[in-house]
Amino acid sequence: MTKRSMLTLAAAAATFSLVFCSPRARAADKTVVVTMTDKPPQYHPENLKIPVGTTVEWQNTAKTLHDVTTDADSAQNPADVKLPPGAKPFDSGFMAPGASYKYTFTVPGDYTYVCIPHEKDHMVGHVTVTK
Ligand SMILES: [Cu+2]
Repeated sequence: MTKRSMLTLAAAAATFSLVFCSPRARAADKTVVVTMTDKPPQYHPENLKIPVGTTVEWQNTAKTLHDVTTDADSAQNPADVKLPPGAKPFDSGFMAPGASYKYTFTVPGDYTYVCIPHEKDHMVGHVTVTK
């Protein structure tokens, strides 16, 4: 084997491991589902720990409107929501029964979101995004 073909092989192996073996690449196509219920108004699960790049899909499986927001301007109590530094707020808007909303977490850290119609009923969810 020539020195050149050895180098080509090494480069191909490095590309393969970068594309197929990095945790970020694997997390990128992963989706985690959180459902929303009425009695009591809750997210299931309430607490998630996911790698950066993961998409969360909230599904309103209940019979009334629900919502997902980290926007302090929309929350009744701005202290009920939390974002890591550098992350932008997201808001699903009101979700009718059967509706779903997806958000991909690209900034690591701790997130706390609320359902605006049920914030007073403590419909609160937490997401920890790891690097
Ligand atoms: Cu709700």
